[in-house]
Amino acid sequence: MRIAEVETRPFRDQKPGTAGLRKKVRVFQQPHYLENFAQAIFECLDDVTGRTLIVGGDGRYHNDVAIQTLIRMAAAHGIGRIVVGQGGLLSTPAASHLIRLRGAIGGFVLTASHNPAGPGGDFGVKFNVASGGQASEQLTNAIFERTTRLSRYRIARLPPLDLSRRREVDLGGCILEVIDPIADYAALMQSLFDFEAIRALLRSPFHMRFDAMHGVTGPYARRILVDMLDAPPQALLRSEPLADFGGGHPDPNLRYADDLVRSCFAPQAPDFAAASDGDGDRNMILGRGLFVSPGDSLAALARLADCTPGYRRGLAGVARSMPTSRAVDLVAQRLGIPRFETPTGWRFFCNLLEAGRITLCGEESFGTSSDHTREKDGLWAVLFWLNVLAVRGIGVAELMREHWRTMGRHYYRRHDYEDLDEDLARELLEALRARLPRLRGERFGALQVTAAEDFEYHDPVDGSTSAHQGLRIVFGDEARIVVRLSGTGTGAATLRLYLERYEGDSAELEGDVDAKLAGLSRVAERITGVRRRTGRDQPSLVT
Ligand code: G16
Repeated sequence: MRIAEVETRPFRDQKPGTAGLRKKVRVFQQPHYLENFAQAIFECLDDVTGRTLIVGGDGRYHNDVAIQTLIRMAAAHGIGRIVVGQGGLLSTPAASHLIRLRGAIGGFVLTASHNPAGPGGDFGVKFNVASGGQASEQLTNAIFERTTRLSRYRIARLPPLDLSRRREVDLGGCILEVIDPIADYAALMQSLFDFEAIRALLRSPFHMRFDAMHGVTGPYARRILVDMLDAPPQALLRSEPLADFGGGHPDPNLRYADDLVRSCFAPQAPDFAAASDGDGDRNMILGRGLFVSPGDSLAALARLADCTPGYRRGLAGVARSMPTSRAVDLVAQRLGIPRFETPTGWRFFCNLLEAGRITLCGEESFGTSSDHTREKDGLWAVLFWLNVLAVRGIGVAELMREHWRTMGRHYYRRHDYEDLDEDLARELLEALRARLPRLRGERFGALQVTAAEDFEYHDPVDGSTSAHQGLRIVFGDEARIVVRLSGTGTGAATLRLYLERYEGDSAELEGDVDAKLAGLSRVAERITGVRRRTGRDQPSLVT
C-alpha cells in the first residue's frame, strides 16, 4: 500500500456539536476539510494498529465521496479491518451496535441526521468510540484542538473501492469488509422483541404504516417488518433511501411527516403509524386520531416494558433529557426505580447506560432507546410499540388513555423559533437568565414559580459538571417552561420553548393540547418575551 503525507492547512471551524461535525455540503467539499478532521481523530485515538473500524452513513449526498476518503485514511493509519455497510449504508443505531459487536476501536457515522441533504444541504461526520457511543466532551475538545494546528495528513493511494457488493478485500495489510448492513441489527431486534406475537398482529386485520422519509431505515424496515414480520409491502412509505431524501426534510415530526399525520386523522386511519429520520435514530409514533408525544411514548414504554422479552426482567432505571416531559418520572416512581435528568445530547445517557444505571432513555426530540445500543433507535421504538400492542391487544389511543388514567397526563409542546439572528437569540437568553433569580416565588394566576434556574448537570458516573444546559422555570409538579438554543443547526439560530402542564384529574384527560397549554403559553411570553423580542407572532414549528 502506498501512503502519502499530504500538506493541509489548519481549519478553525471543526468544533463538533451535540451530534458530531455538521456543516453545509460545500464546506465538506473544500480540499482537505474532511481529511483534516479525520487526521485529528486518528491522532487523538490510542494505538489504532490492527484494530477494527466501522464506517457507514445514511446514504445522503456526499456520503460516497467521504467514505472513500475515510477508508483510505484508515488504511494509512494502520487500521487492520474496515467494516463498511454495503452501498456505504448503516443506520446510526446499527453502526453503534456493530462497533460493540465487533469490538471495534470506533466508527465513522456519516450523517447530518434529520437535516436536508443534496448539494445545497447538510453533511456530517460523527465519531463513535469503542462503547458505540459518541465521543466524550474531553475527546471532542482534544480533536477540535488538533484540527486547528494540523499541517499534514496520511492517506493511502488506492483506486476507488467498490462498496456495492458484499466481499472482503485485502488492501495491502488492511482488510476491507463490505457487509450486509441489516443482518446483525435485525438479529439484535429479534433477541429483544416477541417476533411471533408481532407477526400474528401484522397478519391480523391490523393496518400499519411506516414512513422512512427516504432515509436509511427503508431497507431495514423492509427486511424486518415485511420479510421477517409479514407486514404488507404497502405498509412502507418512502422506503427507498435517496441521496437528497427526495428533496424532503427527513425529520419525523408533525410538520415534515404531515402526510402520515393527516392520514391518522382521516376516515381510513391506520391502527398504528410511525416515521423515522434520515439516519434512523429518531421515531414518531401515531395511532388512530392520536399523536403520541415523545415524552408520553417513553413513559408508556417504560410502564409496559414487561410485555417484551428483552425488558421483562425489569428496568435498572430510566433517564430523560431535561426539556423532555416529566411523564416518565411518574412511571419511575411507581416502578420504584431511579430516574435521571440529563442535558440534551445523547452522550449524557451513554455514561448512565455504560454504568448499568439505566435501561431506557429518551428525549423530546423524537429519540428513544435502551441499553441495547448507544444511540437512539427509531425502528427499535417501532418494534417495541408493536410488541406492546400485540401483547395488550388494544389500540394506540386506548393504550395511551389507559396510561393517562393511571398516571395523569403531561400536556406537552415544543415551540421552535427558527432562523433567528444569533446575537438576538443569545441576548434573549441572557436577559432571561439574568431575570431568573427574581422569578422564584412569583405568581402567574394559579401558578407559582417554585424554581427558576440555568440547568447544570453533575454526571453521577464520571463526576463531570455541564453548566448552562437550558433555562427552566418550574411551577411545582403542575407546569414547566424550558428555553434553550438548538445545538444541531448549520445556519441561523433556533430557539426552543418547551411547555408542559400536568393534569392528574382523569376527567380532564381529553382535549386539545394547544388549548390546554394556551394559558401557560401566555405566561411563557410574559416571562421570556420571546415573541416580543423576536418580532414573531407565532413559532415557526410546533411539535
Ligand atoms: C441530536 C442529539 C440528540 C439531541 C438533539 C437535540 O440529535 O443526538 O441527543 O436531542 O440533537 O437537538 P437540538 O440541540 O437541535 O435541540 P440528532 O438526531 O440530530 O442526532
